[in-house]
Parts: sequence; structure tokens; C-alpha cells
Amino acid sequence: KKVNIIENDQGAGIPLDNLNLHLQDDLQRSGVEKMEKHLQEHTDKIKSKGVQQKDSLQREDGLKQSTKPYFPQAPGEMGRPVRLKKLSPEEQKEVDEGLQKNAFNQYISDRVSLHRHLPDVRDPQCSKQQYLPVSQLPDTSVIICFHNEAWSTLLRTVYSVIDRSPPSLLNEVILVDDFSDMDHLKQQLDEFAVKTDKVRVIRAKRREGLIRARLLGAASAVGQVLTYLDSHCECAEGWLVPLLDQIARNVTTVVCPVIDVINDSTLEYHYGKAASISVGGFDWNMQFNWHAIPEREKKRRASEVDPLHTPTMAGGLFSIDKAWFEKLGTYDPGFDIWGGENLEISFKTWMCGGTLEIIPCSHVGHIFRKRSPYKWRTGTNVLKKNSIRLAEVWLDDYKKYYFDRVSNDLGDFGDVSSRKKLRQDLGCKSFKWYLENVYPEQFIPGDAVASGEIRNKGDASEWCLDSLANRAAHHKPVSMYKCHRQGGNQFWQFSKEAEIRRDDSCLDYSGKDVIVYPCHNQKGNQQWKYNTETLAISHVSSGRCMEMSSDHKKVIMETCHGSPRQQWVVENYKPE
Ligand code: UD2
Ligand code: MN
Repeated sequence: KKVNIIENDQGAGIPLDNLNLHLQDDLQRSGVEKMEKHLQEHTDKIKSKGVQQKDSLQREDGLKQSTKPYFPQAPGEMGRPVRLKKLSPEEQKEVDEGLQKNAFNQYISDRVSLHRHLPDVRDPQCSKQQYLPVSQLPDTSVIICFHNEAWSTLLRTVYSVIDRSPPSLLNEVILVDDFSDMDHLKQQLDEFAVKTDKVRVIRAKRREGLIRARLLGAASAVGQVLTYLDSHCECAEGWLVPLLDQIARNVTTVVCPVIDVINDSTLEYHYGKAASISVGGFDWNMQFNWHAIPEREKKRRASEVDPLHTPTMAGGLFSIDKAWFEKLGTYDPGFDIWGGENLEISFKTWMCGGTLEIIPCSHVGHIFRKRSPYKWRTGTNVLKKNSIRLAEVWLDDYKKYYFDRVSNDLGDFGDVSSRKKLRQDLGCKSFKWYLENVYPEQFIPGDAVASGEIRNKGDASEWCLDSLANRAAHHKPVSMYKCHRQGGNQFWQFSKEAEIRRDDSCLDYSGKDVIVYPCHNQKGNQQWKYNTETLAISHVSSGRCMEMSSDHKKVIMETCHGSPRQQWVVENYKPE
């Protein structure tokens, strides 16, 4: 099979011979022994060509690196990006199909070794961390749930666990098939599991969704600690011991590795310095988000690589003591398909007496994708239903801030009485305590002077300010859309500080467009004034007024003249 790859940072221009690509293909079909044989043959071939072979990558700071054979120029080796060039129409078709099915570049993933090496991504300071001896650490069951995952990403996840975990700490790898229908995940996967002594496949009898699939895995796990991973990850050297070590010291500590980014189109493995690690937060739309490490947290720790307190976790990658997980009532089994479970486990951990941490010396890569490639249930908004259950049970009076965001339209979210009872029985602390002690940076919308839509009076009064307000929207102009009365992208607040904001994003005008920009609390370009008589929204420093453009798509800033397109109805406006 001839393939016209490959350009990668160091190997740019090195023609990859057919042998190498057959090697990749065979690796994917065969078990470990066959692979070792291929690697040996390949090593000999490379040696005979006089290519320098590195057997071991011993670092100066003493951190151990894998000693497996290493093929410097193979695609994706050492986490380098793989780029395709000059594809035939058939090849291009294969690439497109792979993208369509997975929302990442499967064509490239299929050509990267299932055992590729990664650079040692740990901060050099990690070599000074003291861990308990392996004999004193708990063992773990690694649970990987998947719904229609590509073969190469799933197996690369599994191999990275087996290749880079001390065998005595890895009790088993449980693959939970959430009712996939792709052929390679059936008999071929069973055969793979039989060949390895640690891997087990369990299968859901119907589509359960990620959350109940995780519970299936937990129910059959025998290790002391449960470690969850997504099905398109790569564990880096030394990832496991630092996680288990924290749990060994205190079983109520829930730990997450640093999640490195594996590029969805080139499979490049990206990582950064310990100082640049982010911690988890959430916004009042119950969406997880990332933040820089708060100053108070920098002060609390002696070293940048010490365990880092985080208000929330991203969700996919973490370790938890099995008994502690059960004591916390695992996940709400009423959560469907995807989402919300990460905030549930985060709030519970903190509120019910545990600690949630990111461990800077433990790294796992994850392919982040821009859309989800699989089917969700039709007819219900699954994520909203999960979030309403979450808010009902854990947020106390603060739940109103989320409900405002969905226009208080709660729909049927099922019965949460047993989850409320669980919280009571555990004697967990209040959400107020959590906000004050764990997440004091969080913006609390309670002090806002107005909350809801901002509707223009021009052109039949049916157009509202409408924009995303997250990182993706930053620096982009705010836009207008038909009013829909559903909150979401039409939910805005006037803060006491005279900002027009949603979560941490503010409307900002510096002479050109009105854009969505991170709030800076400095007034300046983010200070607005609402006049309840003229209905004008004016910008304090420029004195100009907000106006809807004549095609009602944009917001423009004009000299104030009071025409209907400069009149706005700000919902629930209650000045102090
Ligand atoms: C993020 C988390 C993920 C989970 C999710 C929902 C990370 C890196 N990832 O997901 O673990 O917490 O947010 O809050 O933190 N899957 C099933 N059945 C389904 C749907 C998905 O088994 O019905 C599997 C899927 O194959 C994957 C995992 O669940 O292994 C997470 O799904 P994803 O990768 O599509 O979502 P992602 O990474 O945005
Ligand atoms: Mn994922």
C-alpha cells in the first residue's frame, strides 16, 4: 500500500518506505508478540541503513524514560505532527470519511504507531517529588468507555496505559462498549482482549450514555482505585504513580492528570510548563471552563509541581478511590449520554469532605474535538436535563442563576428525591460554602441590576442582542438575532459596575465594533448607561449610543438621536 505522506518536524522530507507503512498496518491487527517481532525486523533494517537508533532516553534529571526501540522518523513519533500532502482523490476520500466518522483525523491516527513514543512532558522539578514506594500504593482498574471509537485511537489509549504503568499497580483495563455498531469493535476487539492478560471488554445491552457506561465499569472493577479515561487518550511516561500516591495519602482526594492536547488534525502532542497549567471552573450556564491558577493557590503551594486545588474537573480523566466514589453516591444515574457529571463529582467531592486536585507531574493527552461525532437522543435536550438535575440537588438557592439562563423553563427533569436524600445523609456543606472557600473568584450574578434579554424597539421590536460569550466569542462583534425568549445567547446582565455581561465576558467598545471581551473590572471601554426614559444604552467614555443596524444583524455605535433603533428594552431592569 503506497501512501504519500509525510512531513513532520524532524522527519520532513524523509520518504517512508512501504515497509514502514505495512508495519503500522500490521501493528493494528496483531497482538503484542507479533508487534515485537515486527519492531525487531524494523530495527535491523534501520540499523543496516545506518540510521542512528536511540535505545534509551535517559534524562539528566534522572526521570526514567521508556527503553523500547525507537524509530525516530516514523510518523508521529515523539508526539510530532503528521501532515499529509499530495493525496490522490481516493486517499482524500478516505481522509474525509475518517473525519466525518470521528471528528478527528483517523487517516493519520491509523498511520501512527499504536506504541508511539512521547517526549518526557514532565516538568524537571518533578524529579524532586517524593512518592511512596510502589508496594505501598493502591492498585487501579482503568475504565475506558467508548461509543464507536476508531480502532487506532482506542488501542493507542490501551497500549499507553499498559506500556507506561507499573504492572503491579495496573490491576486491569476495562473497556466498556456503550452499544457501538462499528465492526472492528466486535469480535476483533474480543480477540485483542484475549491476547492481553489485563484487558476485559464489557458491553452495554443498549445505549446507556457515557455516565451510566462508567457506572457499569465501576460495578465490575476489582482494583482499589478507579481511573477513568476517554477512548482517545495517550498516557505519558510516569502518569500513574503521582495520581495513586495522593490517594494513598488520603482516600478522599480525587485526582486528575494534566490534560495535554493531542491535535485533532495532525495528532501532534502539545504540552506546557507547570506554571501554565489551568484549573477548572464553571459558568452559570453550567458549562465547565478553564482558568489561570489563582494567586491564593500559587501562595498555598510550596512548589509549582505540588498538587493543585481545582474547583472543578473537565470530567474524562481522573482517579478516585472506589469506596469513596461509592460513598459519594457515584454519579446521578438519571444523567443521560454526556455532560454535567463532571460538575456533579466536583461539587460533591468538595462539599462532602474531600479534595479535588490536578497533579502537575501526571500527564495524559486527549484528542479534543470540535463537534461530537455520534448520535444523541432526539427530542430532548439531554445536557439541559442533566444540568437541571445537578442544580436542583447541589446548588441550593444559587440554582436560580442557572434557571434564569434557561428562562426558567425546566421541563420534565425526572425525580431527584433520592439524590437530595443522599446529600442530606452525607451531611455535605452548602453551595455557599463551596463558592466562598473553593471558588471565591466566581462571579455571582445576584448583584445584577438587570437580567434577561435586551430587545431593540426598531423594526417591529423583534430583534435581540445575541452572541456566544465564551473564549470562542472573544474579540468578535456582538450580533443581533430574532428574540426567542429562551435565555441562552440572548441572556445578558447589567452589573452594578455598569457592565453588560454574561459570566466572565463583557460588551466592550473601543471605537470600532461592540465586541465580546473578557471582563476587566476597570470600567473604561466596558462602562455603559441605560436611560429608562429615552431607552438609550450609551457608552460612558465615548458618549455614543448603541443602535441596531438597518439589516438588524449588527450593533453599531452612533451619535445619540433617539430613533427607535436606538431604543432598547432591558429585561428586569431594577436600578439601585
Ligand atoms: C468531556 C470529557 C468526558 C466527559 C464529557 C462529558 C475530558 C477530556 N473529556 O468529553 O470524559 O466528562 O466531557 O461531561 O475531560 N461516550 C460513550 N457513550 C456516549 C457518549 C460518549 O461511551 O453516549 C464515550 C466516548 O467514546 C468518550 C467519552 O465517552 O470516550 C467522552 O465523550 P467525548 O470524548 O465525545 O466527549 P469530550 O471529550 O468532549
Ligand atoms: Mn473525549
